Formats: sequence, structure tokens, C-alpha cells
Amino acid sequence: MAELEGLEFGKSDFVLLDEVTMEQFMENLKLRFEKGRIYTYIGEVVVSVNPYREMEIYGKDAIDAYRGRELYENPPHLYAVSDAAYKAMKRRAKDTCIVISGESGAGKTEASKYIMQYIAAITNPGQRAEVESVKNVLLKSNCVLEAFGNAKTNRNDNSSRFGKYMDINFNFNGDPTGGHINNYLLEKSRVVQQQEGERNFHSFYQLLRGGCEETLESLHLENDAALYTYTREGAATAVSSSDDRKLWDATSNNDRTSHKAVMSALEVIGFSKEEITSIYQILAAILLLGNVEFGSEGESVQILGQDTVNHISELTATDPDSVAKGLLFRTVATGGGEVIEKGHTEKDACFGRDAFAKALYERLFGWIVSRINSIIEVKNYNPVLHGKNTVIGVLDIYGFEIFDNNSFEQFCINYCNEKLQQLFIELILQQEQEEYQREGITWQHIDYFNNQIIVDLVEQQHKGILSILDEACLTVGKVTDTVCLDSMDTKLAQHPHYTSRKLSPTDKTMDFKKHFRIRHYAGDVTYSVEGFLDKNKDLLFQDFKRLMYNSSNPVLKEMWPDGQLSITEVTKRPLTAATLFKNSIVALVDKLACKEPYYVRCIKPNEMKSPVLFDDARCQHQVAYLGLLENVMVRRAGFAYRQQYPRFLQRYKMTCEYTWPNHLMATDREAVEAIITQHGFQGDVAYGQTKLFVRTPRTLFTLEQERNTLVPILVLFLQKVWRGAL
Ligand code: AOV
Ligand code: MG
Repeated sequence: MAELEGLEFGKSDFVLLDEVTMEQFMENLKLRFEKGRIYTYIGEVVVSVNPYREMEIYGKDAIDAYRGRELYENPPHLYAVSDAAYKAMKRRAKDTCIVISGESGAGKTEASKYIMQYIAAITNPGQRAEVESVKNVLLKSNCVLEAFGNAKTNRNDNSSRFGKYMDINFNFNGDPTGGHINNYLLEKSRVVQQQEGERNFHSFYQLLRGGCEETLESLHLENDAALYTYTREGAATAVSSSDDRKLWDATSNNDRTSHKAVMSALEVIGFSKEEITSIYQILAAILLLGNVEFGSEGESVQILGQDTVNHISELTATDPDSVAKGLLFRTVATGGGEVIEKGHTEKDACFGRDAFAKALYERLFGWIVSRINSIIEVKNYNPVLHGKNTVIGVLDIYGFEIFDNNSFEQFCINYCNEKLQQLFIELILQQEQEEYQREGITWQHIDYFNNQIIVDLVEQQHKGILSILDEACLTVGKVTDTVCLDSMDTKLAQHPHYTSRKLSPTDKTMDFKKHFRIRHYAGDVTYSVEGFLDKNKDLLFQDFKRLMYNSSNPVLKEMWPDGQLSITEVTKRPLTAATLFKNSIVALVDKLACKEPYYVRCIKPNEMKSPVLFDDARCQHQVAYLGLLENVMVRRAGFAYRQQYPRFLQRYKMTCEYTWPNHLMATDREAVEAIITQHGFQGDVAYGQTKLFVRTPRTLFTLEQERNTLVPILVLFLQKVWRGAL
């Protein structure tokens, strides 16, 4: 067994703090970070601080050390919670989930990958081919989804721009039999526009920098991201300072090598050659679309550069005239049922082109996910023959974020984080409460800040921001973003977590016509309402859908099934983007709530991506809003550890003369009482119906240490007995 850490590394569980104060919490967190101990427990919750450097703690040795062990037997690690989730799933046939939270750049995605790697490493010891292949697809899917769904933002060079929830299915043996990925609202606006210093999705640069000459030529591309409007915008400014240049070089090198990795991952997963070609043709078509410009002559709008249109039509296997027509006209049904073609204004044409590019990318991403799902879905599973099919879910979603300019996307992302914080509050409290009740133990209530009030501000029917937004989107006529803001300001003025400029006229950071502010659990965010209505309506002209549906490329056609509807069949009022997102997040929360949860709470130590800087104020802020101190209090007020009587007895029976080698008492519970009494730990435990509850981990550590000293002596003794020396 690995050595437990010495005290010079601080307390490995915050429950062990002498006093639960912010000072002591921060002191311990900082000390551990400085000593390279990035993980610390609060009971079964792992608090993780992003090290911003490579750590030598994820190798095979570490995996072996954690396999099958209890949390307190080894220093804190992601592997230990992964193992706990796996054990709960395997031994008790429980569906479990690991929820990883924390703000942008705190280390969620990296953590999710280590968790997946650990689970893959400890399963399928018999190396059965079909299980190996499922594991391979699950691991490789990360590489593909990161390429298409992650991007450099001003907060994180590899920021997840979509939410990911992955279920891994297991058979009764505890081996993975399949999986399913749910993706949540990809930030598609990034395809056509990025904030200063940011980039488009990695996939574009990977193709441009990593694609071979031949490939690029066949896609009508050149290997220079600066030639394309969609990849030029935010990034061009990112190379201005020397520091940025270093970063930029690092990312471009990365792009080159990543392209190969992604191509090979696609192949391993099982995408066909035609499918892979189609993926890159779509990426190329999007880049070229971005370069389509319009000019107007009198009333009529024209496309400048027929070549680009020809290339787009070739890449999408459509007819060039139809592409041009789709970009310049829209088909509308008049009140009388007549169908006419209406020419775009230049502005409408640009809007249509960008909406088309965004939709192409969004559908491509959705298609990649569903293709992976179809490959790894559990096949031929018969519960009668194979036992219960259990799952471990891993959630890695975009973290809470504040930028200089916060728009609809940040609003959705931050709302999603509110929902997850709410779930943490409910589950951690509920779980403790239920367990104590079931086992007949009295429990002391600890107060939390309950962020339900902010969740309500966003999603409450009729009164919440989403309802007001939807109402504005569904109103016929000219409702502008400003009109919508007005309506929010009026209806929400009294809400303690909403601020409008009307109420704080002296606040110069807010624009009267543009801004509203939400006091989120993780901080104040000022949102600019500009573009909210368009993004929420998410309008795409039916002509583009029909154009793609009529493509002679079957892969592309498959992505656009709604293109077969004629203009008169199209449903008038599809659900808005925000409502669709809300529904998907509500479904996600329901899914998580019915599983046994394990939590990883990630903290970002500084804004500079530095491995040595621990920014006290920033860290303390995160500890506060994540509710970690309250988490420790709940854990302390209750009992930090609990263990079934037989298992406890098995492990520690050698530490007590009445239980070693076997006890003569009526029940295991009495035998456990004998161990506890002999050590004088009575004050630190409570006896439940089926489990022993231990208040402080120290008790267990003492028993563990005693066991450590005794085990070698006993082994020696037994060897002698076997050899007949005694
Ligand atoms: P996030 O997922 O929490 O942000 P990431 O997991 O992408 O954050 O982490 C950001 C960067 O921090 C990574 O690219 C690594 O460079 C570094 N990092 C994080 N964890 C580790 C680790 N355990 N060891 C070494 N380096 C690490 V976001 O997706 O933006 O919310 O939306
Ligand atoms: Mg991430």
C-alpha cells in the first residue's frame, strides 16, 4: 500500500482542519498546491487545483495503487473517486455519475480525461476484443470532440464550447459494453465571429495547418488561416504581443500534429473514408462561405466571386446555381398560399450566409456525435442473460465564464452552471440527510446559500428571463433587443439578483440600451443584450435546408432531414434556442439526480496559466462560491466516513484481540463495537443499522497505521506456520 502523505503536505481532507474557517481552508489549499499536492478531499468530494504543469501522478503505478482501494487508503486523487464510483457500480449495481465543475480553465476537461483513462485501465483484464474496441472508441472520441468542439478563448486555450455528458455502460463483470454521449448547445456563433484574441474551433486550423498539400488542393484551400474571414477575425490580434506569439506558435504546432491524431482517431472509431472526406469537405465549404461577399447594384444584390460559389457547390455536391440562389433569395409563402421568391438585401444575404455556415457546423458536430453513438451503443445486451446493465456517467461541461463582452452564449453557459450548483446543493444535503435518516442517526442542519433564486430568475415561467426573451421572439413585428431589454428591466426590477441601468443610473459600466446584470452564484456578469433575439430565434432560411437535403453526398443529406419539407409544410414556430437548451439541461439534471453522484470541484489558481502562482483572492472567491466551506461543515457536523460492518471488521479485525482471527460475538456489529472500544474511539463513532459511522478520518488513519504495522508481522507469522517452523 502506498504511503499516506506526511503532515508537511497539509491536511489531505479539509474535514481534518482544526477549525473550519476560510483562513484555515485557504492556508491548507495553498500549502498543498505549493507542495504539488493538487487534490484534497472533503469526504468523498475531490477539490482539485489546476497545476498548469505536467504532473507525474497519472502513470501505471498510480493506477495500480488506487485500483480497488478505499478513499482514505491513498493520498487524494481523481483515481480514488473514479474507483469509488466504479466499486459502487460494480458491487452494488448502482448507476453512478462523476460531476466535474469549476470555472473556465479550472481543469474539468483534463480531469474528465484522466477519469476515463483510469476506468479504461482497470476494466477488461481478459482483454476481450469487443470490450477493448468499446474502450478505444470512448477514449478516441475525446480527441475528435475536442478538435470540433473546443477553441482558444481568452480564459482557456482549450476551452470546451459544448457540454458533454458521457454514459459508460457496464456488464455484470464490470466491463464496458458501450456508451452514449450527450452534447449540449455548441457555441456555434464562434464559427462566424470570435472575440479579440480568440480563435474559431480547433478543427479549422488543424485542417489548414495539418492537411497535406494534396488534400488542401482538393478542398480548394490554402494553408493559411489568415486568408479566411472566419479564421482571421479574433485570432489576428492574438499575435500582437510576444507572449501571445509564443502561445500562438504552440497552438499552431499543436494544430499540425493534432490533425493527424484526429484523422487517425476518426478511423479507429470507425468512420469510413467517405465520411472522413465529407467532414473535411464541409469544413472547407464553411471556410469558403465566409469569404463570399455581396455587392449591390441598385435594388439587386450580387455575389462577388463566382469561383468561390463553384467551389462551395463542388464541396457540398450541389448545383452552383442553387447555391447562388440560396444565398441571394428566400422562398416565402404569402398569406394566400402562394409561394414566391424574395430577393435579399445585402444585410439579409450576409445574415443568411452566416446562419448557413453556423448551421452547417452545428449539424456536422451533432452528426459526428450521433455517429460515434451508433458505433458504441450497447448491442445484443440481454439483461436476463447478462445481468443488470449499469452506467457511470461523466459530466464535463463549459465552466462559468465572464468576458469583457458577455452575450447570449455566456448567458446560457452561466445558467447551466447555476443548475449544476443547485444540483450539488440538493444532492450533497439530501444524500447526507437521507443516509442519516435511514440509519437512524441524528443530523445537524447546516445553512447554505441556495442559488435557486437565480435559477428562478432565469427559468421561471412567465416571469423569468427566458420567458421574456421567448415572448419577444414570438411577437410578430419589429421587436428589437432593446425593446426586450426594456421589458426585462420593467418586469425584473425588483429581483435582488437582477440589475438594470434604470435602477443604477450612475453605473458607468452599463449602457442604458444594451446591458443588464445578473448576480450569479459565482459573480456578477454584465450581459450585452445585442444579438440575443437573433440568437434565440436561430433563424435559418428553409432554402438552405432544402439545398443540403438535395445534395448528392449521402453524408451531408443525412444531416438535413428537415430539408425535405416544402415552405408551406414548415412548422411556424419552432422552439427557441434558449428553450431547447433549458429543456436539455433540465433533462440532464434529472438524469444526474437519479444516480449516485461523485464530485470533482476544480479551482483555477490564477489568470496567468502559471504553475507557481496561487492568487489568494481569486482562489478564495472560488472556494466561497463553490460552497466548499459549507461542504466541510456538513461533512464535519455529520460523519465523514461510513463503512458496512462486515467490511470494517474484515479490514481491522487484526487490531483487536477479541476479533482476531475470528470473533465469537453474535453479530459483526458487536465485533466492530469491540474494536472501537478497545481503541477508545467510542466518542467518534455512531452505530447505524448496517454501517459504522466515523466522524473524523483520523480514527480510520490510526486504525490503518496500526494495520500497516501488523500486516507484515502477521504475514511473517503465517509463513512460518505454513513452513512448519512454529
Ligand atoms: P476546463 O475544461 O475547466 O475549462 P481544462 O481542463 O481545459 O479546463 O484545463 C485548462 C488547461 O489547464 C489545460 O489545457 C492544461 O494546460 C491545464 N491543466 C488542467 N488540468 C491539468 C492537470 N491535471 N495537469 C496538467 N495540466 C492541467 V472550460 O472547458 O474553458 O470551462 O469551458
Ligand atoms: Mg473544458
